[in-house]
Amino acid sequence: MSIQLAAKISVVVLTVALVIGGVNIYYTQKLNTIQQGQKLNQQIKQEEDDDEYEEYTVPTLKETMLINDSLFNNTIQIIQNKYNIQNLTELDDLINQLGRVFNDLESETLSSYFKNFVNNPHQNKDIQQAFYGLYRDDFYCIKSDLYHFAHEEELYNNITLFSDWNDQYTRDDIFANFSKVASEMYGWELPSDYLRKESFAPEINITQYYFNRPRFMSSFVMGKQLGCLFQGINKIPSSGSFTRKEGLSRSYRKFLTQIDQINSNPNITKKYSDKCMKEFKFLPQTYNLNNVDECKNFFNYVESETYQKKFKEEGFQFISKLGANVHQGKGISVVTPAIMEALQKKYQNGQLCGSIGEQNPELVQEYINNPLLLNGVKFEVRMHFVIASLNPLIIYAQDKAGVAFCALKYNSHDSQIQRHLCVYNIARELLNLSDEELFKISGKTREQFMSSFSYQHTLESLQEELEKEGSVPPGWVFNDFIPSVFRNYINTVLFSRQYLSPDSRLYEMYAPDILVNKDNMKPYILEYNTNPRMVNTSYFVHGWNVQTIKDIVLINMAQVRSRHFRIKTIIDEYVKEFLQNKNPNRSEYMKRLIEANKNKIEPQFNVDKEITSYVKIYDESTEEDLYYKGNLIFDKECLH
Ligand SMILES: *[C@@H]1O[C@H](CO)[C@@H](O)[C@H](O)[C@H]1NC(C)=O
Ligand SMILES: *[C@@H]1O[C@H](CO)[C@@H](O)[C@H](O)[C@H]1NC(C)=O
Ligand SMILES: *[C@@H]1O[C@H](CO)[C@@H](O)[C@H](O)[C@H]1NC(C)=O
Ligand SMILES: *[C@@H]1O[C@H](CO)[C@@H](O)[C@H](O)[C@H]1NC(C)=O
Ligand SMILES: *[C@@H]1O[C@H](CO)[C@@H](O)[C@H](O)[C@H]1NC(C)=O
Ligand SMILES: *[C@@H]1O[C@H](CO)[C@@H](O)[C@H](O)[C@H]1NC(C)=O
Ligand SMILES: *[C@@H]1O[C@H](CO)[C@@H](O)[C@H](O)[C@H]1NC(C)=O
Ligand SMILES: *[C@@H]1O[C@H](CO)[C@@H](O)[C@H](O)[C@H]1NC(C)=O
Ligand SMILES: *[C@@H]1O[C@H](CO)[C@@H](O)[C@H](O)[C@H]1NC(C)=O
Ligand SMILES: CC(=O)N[C@H]1CO[C@H](CO)[C@@H](O)[C@@H]1O
Repeated sequence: MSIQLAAKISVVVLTVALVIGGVNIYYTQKLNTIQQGQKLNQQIKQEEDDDEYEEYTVPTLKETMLINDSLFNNTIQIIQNKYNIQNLTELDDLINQLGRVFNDLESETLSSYFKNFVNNPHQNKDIQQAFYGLYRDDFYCIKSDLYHFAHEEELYNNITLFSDWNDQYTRDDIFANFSKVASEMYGWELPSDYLRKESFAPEINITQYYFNRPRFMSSFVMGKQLGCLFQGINKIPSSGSFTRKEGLSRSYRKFLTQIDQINSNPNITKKYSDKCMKEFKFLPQTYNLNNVDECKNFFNYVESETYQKKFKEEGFQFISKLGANVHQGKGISVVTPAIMEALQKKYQNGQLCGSIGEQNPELVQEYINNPLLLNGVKFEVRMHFVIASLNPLIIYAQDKAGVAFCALKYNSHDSQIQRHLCVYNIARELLNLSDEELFKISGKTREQFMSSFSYQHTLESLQEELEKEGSVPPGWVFNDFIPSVFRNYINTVLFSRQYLSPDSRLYEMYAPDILVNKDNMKPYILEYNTNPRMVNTSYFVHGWNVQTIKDIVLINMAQVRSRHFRIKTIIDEYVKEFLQNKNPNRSEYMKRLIEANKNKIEPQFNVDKEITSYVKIYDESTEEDLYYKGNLIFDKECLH
């Protein structure tokens, strides 16, 4: 494993030596500070603005080369050799042309989410701050694109990954394990102080960003300073529409309204069946107490007799969650009479709905109080899924999973949180007990206890044990549970899709928490976690974590390579026409390039056989049957 510290450049001295056809051409410009560099960029931007669109508005070769980038150095020569160009003026023209084509393609293919920042970077305050000492180079993407255009073998054979991963063990293992499938792989370590001022340039040969911190995407102008055509990014900036609790609650509510409208509209003939209508209810009802209507509905309901009766008979009816930053069980509790009383007091039984403005919305969620149990213990299943592409939509999901058990036996009338939440952090609190005390309260030895909450159980063993208890029929997990979970994932992405940036570069992994509602034996999704913790709780879990990350990077890399292959082929044609003085029709080419940038894995880059932890469950890039696969045939009927 080779972690490389990227070069630190505190004073940027810009002297670029280009060796073209044996003649040295020096472009020398001394800039003492980043500010001067920015001033220069500003100047170029000004020139761009003065030009009309049709008059290519991108930087000249000279400007492109402003940053002394030793990686870029032989790129020009490779292009020169590839097209056997003797005349240096001609070479200079060609490089300018190419730079312009790539620059246009970058901006044409950037999703509107990122485009906002290109046009007005200062809209985003993060962009003005230092971030991990990385230099903001407006020509980064042009250089990176040209570099990858020239170094295709490198792109097809290597993975160059840039990561801010700070969990060193997991990171090192993930990186180390790449080398088995890719010939080389590099990681960079970032300084821990993200506000540091010294700047170093992100390498232009990067093909994968694996970010922990989504702020990378708001601290740089994507498609220009970072995140280029031939680079994959593991974060979808607008996925809060379903990963944030209040976002999910809002878009899910809309979805339910929509399907009701469809079924009640006499003009629409295709209806959802009762079976589907039932399946669509896979998220517990959530009330956002910041929203006047939802807040009122909630307090009206809890005053009703129905609520009182149900509470007495069934136990807890709600679970409360405080805001966006509730993770790993923090801030979550079942709503006990005391908590309910406090809420009623705070909101004066709903009279204050709308006037209590919380920074972090207070959410109250229907509590699935009759979960399917094993051995009297509640469990949650975690099967990651990946939006592998948004342009077009491609989704993968794990068909194997980890199962986590709650630390203590379930009791719907006892508020002790370890009976209700099967989360590592919450269970862990009990580890401070002595062996005897632990056994007394959980009925487990320390070892059994450790393995119960850390997702070490497989779905196979879950099926076997549930079947032994007589809770499920043979094959239930694989024939009913998993297909239903997959449809829930797909529907979630479909109803959130309008908010997601359709950008070919982006993908993201999500870790939903799933449980089974014994009332109808359907899976319910409690939430979609982003940045799931990859805690090394055991050898098994560790290997699993490593594999899941490795696999998604491989999937994305196959997409990057496929895009490169299609784009390169078209640009090759362009260059040949250009060199024959045929004046290629740029808008014609641009149309084809934009099409080529859409994700679809070319057969020569297919990795389905190397991927062991995911199956593809939805793919709009093929003409074939969209709804897929693995060993599963699943019902297409209940997709939104
Ligand atoms: C340009 O980069 C090369 C390689 O990193 C370095 O040796 C050289 O000194 C740099 N030139 C200037 C003027 O900074
Ligand atoms: C670029 O490469 C040439 C030889 O290929 C070398 O002479 C020159 O110093 C390099 N320039 C930089 C900036 O690395
Ligand atoms: C090189 O190409 C330019 C423009 O394409 C042309 O004007 C010039 O005469 C050529 N030079 C030589 C030496 O052929
Ligand atoms: C990358 O791929 C090239 C071409 O296959 C190979 O020769 C090289 O060893 C690989 N590694 C690096 C670091 O370039
Ligand atoms: C990317 O560049 C670094 C030098 O900055 C180099 O060490 C690494 O081998 C390159 N990666 C590939 C795949 O060539
Ligand atoms: C159904 O179509 C009729 C005629 O186009 C229209 O008047 C009516 O508003 C439609 N109903 C609904 C619920 O959209
Ligand atoms: C466990 O005990 C340690 C040391 O006694 C303490 O620092 C820690 O906060 C305890 N953890 C919990 C979850 O109670
Ligand atoms: C992960 O945990 C397992 C077992 O607990 C241990 O054997 C292994 O060394 C750990 N790996 C790392 C990288 O910490
Ligand atoms: C270039 O192609 C477009 C169609 O994409 C066409 O409308 C236009 O006339 C063409 N331009 C030239 C100069 O042929
Ligand atoms: C999870 C995983 O695949 N771990 C492997 C990483 O690579 C080392 C060295 O090849 C193996 O020993 C691990 O099993």
